Amino acid sequence: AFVENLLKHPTFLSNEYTTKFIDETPKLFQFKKRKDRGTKVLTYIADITVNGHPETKETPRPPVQLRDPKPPATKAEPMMGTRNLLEQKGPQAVADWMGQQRQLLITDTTMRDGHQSLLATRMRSHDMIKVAPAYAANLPQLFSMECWGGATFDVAYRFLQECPWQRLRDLRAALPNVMTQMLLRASNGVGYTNYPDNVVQKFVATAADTGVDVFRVFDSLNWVENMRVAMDAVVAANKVCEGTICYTGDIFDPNRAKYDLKYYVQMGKDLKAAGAHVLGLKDMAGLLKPAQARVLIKALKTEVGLPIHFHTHDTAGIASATILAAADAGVDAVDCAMDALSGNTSQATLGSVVEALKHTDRDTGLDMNAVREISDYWEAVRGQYSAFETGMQAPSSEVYLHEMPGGQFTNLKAQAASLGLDDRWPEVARTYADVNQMFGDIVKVTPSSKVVGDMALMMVSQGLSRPDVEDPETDVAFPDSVIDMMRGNLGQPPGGFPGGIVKKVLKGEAPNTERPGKHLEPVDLEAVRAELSAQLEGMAIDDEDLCGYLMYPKVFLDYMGRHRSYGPVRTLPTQTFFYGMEPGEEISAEIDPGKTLEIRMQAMSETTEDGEVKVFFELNGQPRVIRVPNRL
Ligand code: BTN
Ligand code: 3PY
Ligand code: ZN
Repeated sequence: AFVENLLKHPTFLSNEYTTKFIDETPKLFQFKKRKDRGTKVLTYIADITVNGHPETKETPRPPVQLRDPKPPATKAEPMMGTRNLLEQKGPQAVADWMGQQRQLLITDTTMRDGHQSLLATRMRSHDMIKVAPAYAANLPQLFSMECWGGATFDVAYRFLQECPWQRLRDLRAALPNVMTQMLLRASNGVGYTNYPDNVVQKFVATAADTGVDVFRVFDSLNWVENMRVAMDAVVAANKVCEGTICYTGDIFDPNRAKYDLKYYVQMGKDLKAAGAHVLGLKDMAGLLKPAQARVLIKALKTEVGLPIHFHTHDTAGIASATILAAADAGVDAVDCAMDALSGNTSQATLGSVVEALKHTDRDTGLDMNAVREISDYWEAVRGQYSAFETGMQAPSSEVYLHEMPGGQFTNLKAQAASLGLDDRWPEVARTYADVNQMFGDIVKVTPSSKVVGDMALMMVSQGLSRPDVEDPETDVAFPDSVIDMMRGNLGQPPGGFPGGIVKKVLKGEAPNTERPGKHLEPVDLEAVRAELSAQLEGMAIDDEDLCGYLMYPKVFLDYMGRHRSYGPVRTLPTQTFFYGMEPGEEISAEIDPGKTLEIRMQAMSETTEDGEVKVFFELNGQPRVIRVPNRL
């Protein structure tokens, strides 16, 4: 197919491709007649069955009884919920309502942060969409369903071969009464670097159109100045703007005085002035302790006056204690994950928080039977993703030393292992903390957390200490991400970066200390749309595809290339997607509403002389033979 030819072309691989290259290379436009979607999906299944999926090859296949878990029955028509209020009265009415009622409101994070923190973000839409009607019917009192944004956006394209926008559209349709929620990295969009203002605006408007109701907007250095473009776009779309404080340090620790109570209260006031409907308190590493939560929540409630939505992680095993303390102090909403995808680097356990508050004045009103049934479903779903389990066996108070966000912790551990540093993890953790101090004690959350992690891994693998790095006599090859951050391309932390380290990293080059977006040229969106369309055989490019390409050009084109070969594989059951099929097995895949492929795999041939395997299927009762190369 065209895009694949393009992507494999040496000019493209060396990142030098231009539209001129396409114009001058007519060979790229010669491709075979298009296959129908059924054949494409069979080709995918045959390929995975013969060659394995690159991501799960080395891991055992999950047990047969976990195949395609069944969601709980829906008990009634969906009752009115927060989404109806938003539709009828707008975002300010949602915020007012939050502040007025007494029950503790709960956001379910299972479909975003839950699997992002426990399963490397690998959960497929198929497993989410199936259970969404049960949430709508059986848990209509939920505040919101966090189900989009953060790392889920690029992982969908990159590793799951599915369109994140389609996921959002399908979930929105299945949840008519509960608000959807996304995590937005302000000017970093759902990426790792600041984008031009008009790209951020276009992304927010498109996400709002497709189905995001609540936008949790944060900046990875807590720079409110750098959050305004995204926040304004959310307000303009008439959606709930959750302007968010990232929590770091310890408000009681005199050695971390930079992030004291006064700092957070001031930031809360700044976010209110910037137009936030709700104040988000995002404790991405799970550092806020119960006693500190009491003080912080009380101060924010009384001095800022916005409803507060608290997010934390259970990395240290203490998240539910902090949530209960926050509830006592008057927090309005909190994030929890369904039991089966909770705990450790994920959120606190939803069912346990509901139980703990029963018969108190903060009773959540959620039906525990419905919670248990939905969690049973997630337990079966999680079993299918055993290839992505991190092996973290227990909570860990070490998080108070390194302060890594829940989503980064296990990831960095795996990265360290791949560099041969498995047995030196405690050193990596300590170095991560040293790098934080060397950078001036910054907020560590995507993307700033990645910069600190890159630096820490470099130092441990090269045997460099903080004094070595700071010594003007030692030559240090800094990671690109560190150079980029010191140039000011992620913005400025409170008080700026320390002059000494900036000078050393930039070798005297002057940093930009203004808002990065101020210096980024707006993108000509219609020109990019036309260029992308030309690259994809004249395919019509809608705003969603355009935004996918603007965030992640190469990842998007790779996805489109594979889509051309494999078709709508997002509709396959998860075990088929990751492990293929076995002779005699039957599955179905609804590729369009009402259009279902009934697929039965019959048998597989030996590998032929030309290195191919024939895989015999029945597709809707008709015999089909697919030949795939044996690449093993
Ligand atoms: C990825 O993980 O890169 C996306 C999945 C698609 C890769 C396809 S799956 C069939 C074929 N076999 C491979 O080893 N790669 C491709
Ligand atoms: C993300 O940005 O993906 C996060 O989860 C930050 O906590
Ligand atoms: Zn989180």
